[in-house]
Amino acid sequence: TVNSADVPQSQLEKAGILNKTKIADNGKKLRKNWAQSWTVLHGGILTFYKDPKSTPGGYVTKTNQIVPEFTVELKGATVLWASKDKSSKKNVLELKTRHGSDYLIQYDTDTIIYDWHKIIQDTIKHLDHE
Ligand code: I3S
Repeated sequence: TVNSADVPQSQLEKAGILNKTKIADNGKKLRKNWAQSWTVLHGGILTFYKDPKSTPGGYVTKTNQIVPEFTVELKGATVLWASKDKSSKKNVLELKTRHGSDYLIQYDTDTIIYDWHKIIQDTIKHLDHE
Protein backbone atom coordinates (compact mmCIF):
# COMPACT_ATOMS: atom_id res chain seq x y z
CA THR A 1 0.00 0.00 0.00
CA VAL A 2 1.06 3.55 -0.63
CA ASN A 3 2.28 5.49 2.40
CA SER A 4 0.13 8.60 2.65
CA ALA A 5 3.28 10.63 3.27
CA ASP A 6 4.25 9.78 -0.31
CA VAL A 7 1.15 11.39 -1.78
CA PRO A 8 2.19 14.70 -3.32
CA GLN A 9 0.61 17.67 -1.64
CA SER A 10 -0.82 18.72 -5.00
CA GLN A 11 -3.18 15.72 -4.68
CA LEU A 12 -4.19 16.71 -1.17
CA GLU A 13 -6.84 19.14 -2.33
CA LYS A 14 -10.56 19.15 -1.79
CA ALA A 15 -13.52 21.50 -1.56
CA GLY A 16 -17.10 21.17 -0.42
CA ILE A 17 -19.81 22.14 2.03
CA LEU A 18 -19.40 21.16 5.70
CA ASN A 19 -20.92 22.16 9.02
CA LYS A 20 -18.34 23.55 11.39
CA THR A 21 -17.90 25.34 14.68
CA LYS A 22 -14.80 26.62 16.40
CA ILE A 23 -14.76 25.42 20.03
CA ALA A 24 -11.42 26.73 21.28
CA ASP A 25 -9.07 29.56 20.43
CA ASN A 26 -5.51 29.55 21.78
CA GLY A 27 -6.59 27.01 24.38
CA LYS A 28 -9.56 29.15 25.45
CA LYS A 29 -12.96 27.48 25.21
CA LEU A 30 -15.48 29.15 22.91
CA ARG A 31 -19.24 28.92 22.69
CA LYS A 32 -20.34 26.73 19.77
CA ASN A 33 -21.79 28.42 16.73
CA TRP A 34 -22.57 25.73 14.16
CA ALA A 35 -22.80 27.01 10.60
CA GLN A 36 -22.37 25.67 7.10
CA SER A 37 -19.17 26.60 5.35
CA TRP A 38 -17.75 26.29 1.92
CA THR A 39 -14.53 24.53 2.88
CA VAL A 40 -11.34 24.36 0.88
CA LEU A 41 -8.21 22.29 1.50
CA HIS A 42 -5.20 23.57 -0.42
CA GLY A 43 -1.48 23.67 0.35
CA GLY A 44 -1.91 22.18 3.82
CA ILE A 45 -4.34 24.92 4.83
CA LEU A 46 -8.02 24.29 5.50
CA THR A 47 -10.13 27.39 4.91
CA PHE A 48 -13.72 27.80 6.04
CA TYR A 49 -15.58 30.51 4.14
CA LYS A 50 -18.57 32.31 5.53
CA ASP A 51 -21.97 31.04 4.47
CA PRO A 52 -23.48 33.74 2.22
CA LYS A 53 -26.94 32.65 3.40
CA SER A 54 -26.01 33.66 6.95
CA THR A 55 -25.86 37.37 6.07
CA PRO A 56 -28.92 39.57 6.59
CA GLY A 57 -31.17 39.20 3.58
CA GLY A 58 -29.09 36.29 2.36
CA TYR A 59 -27.26 38.43 -0.17
CA VAL A 60 -23.98 37.25 -1.61
CA THR A 61 -21.66 40.21 -1.39
CA LYS A 62 -18.11 40.59 -2.56
CA THR A 63 -16.95 40.55 1.05
CA ASN A 64 -18.61 37.43 2.30
CA GLN A 65 -17.74 35.53 -0.86
CA ILE A 66 -14.06 36.21 -0.51
CA VAL A 67 -13.33 36.60 3.17
CA PRO A 68 -12.50 33.36 4.96
CA GLU A 69 -13.98 32.88 8.40
CA PHE A 70 -11.19 30.59 9.64
CA THR A 71 -7.94 29.41 8.12
CA VAL A 72 -6.51 26.33 9.76
CA GLU A 73 -2.89 25.31 9.36
CA LEU A 74 -2.83 21.52 9.31
CA LYS A 75 0.88 21.13 10.02
CA GLY A 76 1.14 19.70 13.53
CA ALA A 77 -2.63 19.36 13.83
CA THR A 78 -4.57 16.25 14.84
CA VAL A 79 -7.91 15.00 13.60
CA LEU A 80 -10.08 12.40 15.30
CA TRP A 81 -13.70 11.30 15.54
CA ALA A 82 -15.23 13.40 18.29
CA SER A 83 -16.50 11.63 21.39
CA LYS A 84 -20.25 11.72 22.15
CA ASP A 85 -19.81 14.36 24.83
CA LYS A 86 -18.48 16.85 22.27
CA SER A 87 -21.70 16.95 20.26
CA SER A 88 -25.04 15.21 19.87
CA LYS A 89 -24.63 15.31 16.10
CA LYS A 90 -23.51 12.32 14.02
CA ASN A 91 -20.27 12.15 12.04
CA VAL A 92 -18.37 14.79 13.98
CA LEU A 93 -14.63 15.27 13.56
CA GLU A 94 -12.50 17.15 16.06
CA LEU A 95 -9.61 19.07 14.55
CA LYS A 96 -6.98 20.44 16.93
CA THR A 97 -4.26 22.76 15.72
CA ARG A 98 -0.81 22.99 17.21
CA HIS A 99 -1.67 26.51 18.37
CA GLY A 100 -4.52 25.29 20.59
CA SER A 101 -7.48 26.05 18.35
CA ASP A 102 -10.15 23.34 18.15
CA TYR A 103 -12.85 22.91 15.56
CA LEU A 104 -15.72 20.48 15.15
CA ILE A 105 -16.52 19.48 11.58
CA GLN A 106 -19.70 17.59 10.75
CA TYR A 107 -21.72 16.24 7.87
CA ASP A 108 -24.64 13.79 7.94
CA THR A 109 -23.60 11.89 4.80
CA ASP A 110 -21.07 9.22 5.85
CA THR A 111 -19.08 9.11 2.59
CA ILE A 112 -18.60 12.87 2.57
CA ILE A 113 -17.27 13.09 6.13
CA TYR A 114 -15.13 9.93 5.65
CA ASP A 115 -13.48 11.48 2.60
CA TRP A 116 -12.72 14.66 4.55
CA HIS A 117 -11.36 12.65 7.48
CA LYS A 118 -9.05 10.73 5.17
CA ILE A 119 -7.72 13.71 3.24
CA ILE A 120 -7.16 15.80 6.39
CA GLN A 121 -5.34 12.87 8.03
CA ASP A 122 -3.26 12.24 4.89
CA THR A 123 -2.40 15.93 4.69
CA ILE A 124 -1.28 16.02 8.35
CA LYS A 125 0.91 12.91 7.77
CA HIS A 126 2.34 14.43 4.60
CA LEU A 127 3.23 17.66 6.42
CA ASP A 128 4.86 15.67 9.27
CA HIS A 129 7.34 14.24 6.79
CA GLU A 130 8.27 17.54 5.13
O1 I3S B 1 -22.09 21.69 23.62
P1 I3S B 1 -23.48 22.26 23.65
O2 I3S B 1 -23.58 23.49 24.47
O3 I3S B 1 -24.53 21.24 23.97
O4 I3S B 1 -23.74 22.75 22.16
C1 I3S B 1 -25.01 23.08 21.66
C2 I3S B 1 -25.17 24.58 21.66
O5 I3S B 1 -24.11 25.19 20.98
C3 I3S B 1 -26.47 24.97 21.00
O6 I3S B 1 -26.58 26.37 20.95
P2 I3S B 1 -27.26 27.19 22.17
O7 I3S B 1 -26.31 27.08 23.31
O8 I3S B 1 -27.42 28.59 21.64
O9 I3S B 1 -28.55 26.51 22.44
C4 I3S B 1 -26.53 24.45 19.57
O10 I3S B 1 -27.77 24.79 19.00
C5 I3S B 1 -26.35 22.95 19.55
O11 I3S B 1 -26.31 22.53 18.20
C6 I3S B 1 -25.09 22.52 20.27
O12 I3S B 1 -25.03 21.14 20.45
P3 I3S B 1 -24.62 20.01 19.41
O13 I3S B 1 -24.80 18.72 20.18
O14 I3S B 1 -25.53 20.16 18.24
O15 I3S B 1 -23.17 20.19 18.99
